[in-house]
Amino acid sequence: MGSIITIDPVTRIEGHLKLKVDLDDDRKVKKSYMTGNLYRDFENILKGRKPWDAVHITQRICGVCPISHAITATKAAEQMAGFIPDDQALLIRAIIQGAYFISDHILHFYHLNLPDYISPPNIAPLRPAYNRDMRFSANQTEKLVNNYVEALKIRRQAQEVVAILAGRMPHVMSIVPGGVTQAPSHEQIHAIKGYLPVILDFVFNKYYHDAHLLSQVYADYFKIGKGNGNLLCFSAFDLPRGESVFRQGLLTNMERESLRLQDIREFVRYAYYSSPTGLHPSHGETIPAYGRSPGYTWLKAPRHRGKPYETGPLARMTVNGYYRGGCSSMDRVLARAEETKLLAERLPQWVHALVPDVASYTDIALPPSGTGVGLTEAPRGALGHWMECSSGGLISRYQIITPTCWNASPRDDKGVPGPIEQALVGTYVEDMNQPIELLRIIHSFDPCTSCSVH
Ligand code: NFE
Repeated sequence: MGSIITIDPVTRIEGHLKLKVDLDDDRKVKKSYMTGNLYRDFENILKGRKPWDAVHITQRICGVCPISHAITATKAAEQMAGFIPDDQALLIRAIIQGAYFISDHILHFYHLNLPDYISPPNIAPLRPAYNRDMRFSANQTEKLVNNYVEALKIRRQAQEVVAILAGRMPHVMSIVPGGVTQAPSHEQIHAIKGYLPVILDFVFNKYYHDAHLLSQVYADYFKIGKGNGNLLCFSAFDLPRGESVFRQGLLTNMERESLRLQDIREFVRYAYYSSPTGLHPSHGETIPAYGRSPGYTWLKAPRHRGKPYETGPLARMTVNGYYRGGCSSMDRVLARAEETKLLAERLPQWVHALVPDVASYTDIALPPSGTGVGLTEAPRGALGHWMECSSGGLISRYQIITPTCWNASPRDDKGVPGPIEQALVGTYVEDMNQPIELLRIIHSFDPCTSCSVH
């Protein structure tokens, strides 16, 4: 007789997520089901609004990755207008995005993921917690906990860099269709340069080191939570002269294939929607139908040419040749740390290239009707906004596919599970009351259910 484990809620993520797994007699996961709870309705809220509003409304999908939604909504409007931002605007956006990626990856490693591996001090919110399979020595644990606390300060400093250029953080103001409304002064650039050494020092000498230490002490996790090698990346960190840090690309079973946006579809057989299934996001519909059988989640199931794809730091670092490891829980942790280091190395160059007191905003007019697609990479992976406007330039359709929608998607219409569901299958659970292995796998993807149920 097999048994069932339910974790509800899965904590140390953003949003409301439930996991249910069926185990076989050997306590290995046979089947898994990820449920995103709590519907939001953002795609319908946007109808009848102006594209400029989408930049601010979609940021409210999430307090963790609002900048990604601001950039993506902005790019959708700019594509509709046929507008290309100037070099200064691209640099400012790259600095905002870079500082926020660094802040977000530090958040994930220290505050969301690391407590799966250390026995923390007996204080809230670190306790109560699972306490099995904790392998670090007392000395190592003390250092990691100290870095956990320091990481809170470093995150704030990275977010202050964002706020200098973006007006505030979270839910930024300066990224808009037409460029960036901030013309950074000498004093502001000087202030950013003052923050960078402290942030970079922490990334290079603490976060990077701690992630590698984790990967040595828990090296068996290179074999646990394995993905199937389907990796998806959109382009991100657009820079002057058509350069970008990440190029769009796709690997299927670790083999390079062409990524064709027109081959993306969203399936809803196993989601709580009564809208037609298998639609391209440019024709997508969102009609909520809570409890509709056989649905079990508010996430739709996006697929490329009918297949599920993992997205996130591991995907974009691998697709772009910056990471040459495998595809497992620990590879996700390491690729995220490698990416943070890569961005920390580039950030000062972008700051150095800023021209003080130069504005980078153009007042652009949008056509009364048309379509636009905005794509970028959020910290958790490929993010796309598909916008359609009609009747006086108001939004008539808006469809969003977030990274976690790819990763935590349910079964598609053919019954093929999503990437996290697949990564959990085959995992041996040592202790039914503390299924820490399952949590570590889920956390390696850094899911955000707020984004994915939108
Ligand atoms: Ni709410 Fe988000 C990121 C986006 S995740 S955190 O990164 O887009 O699906």
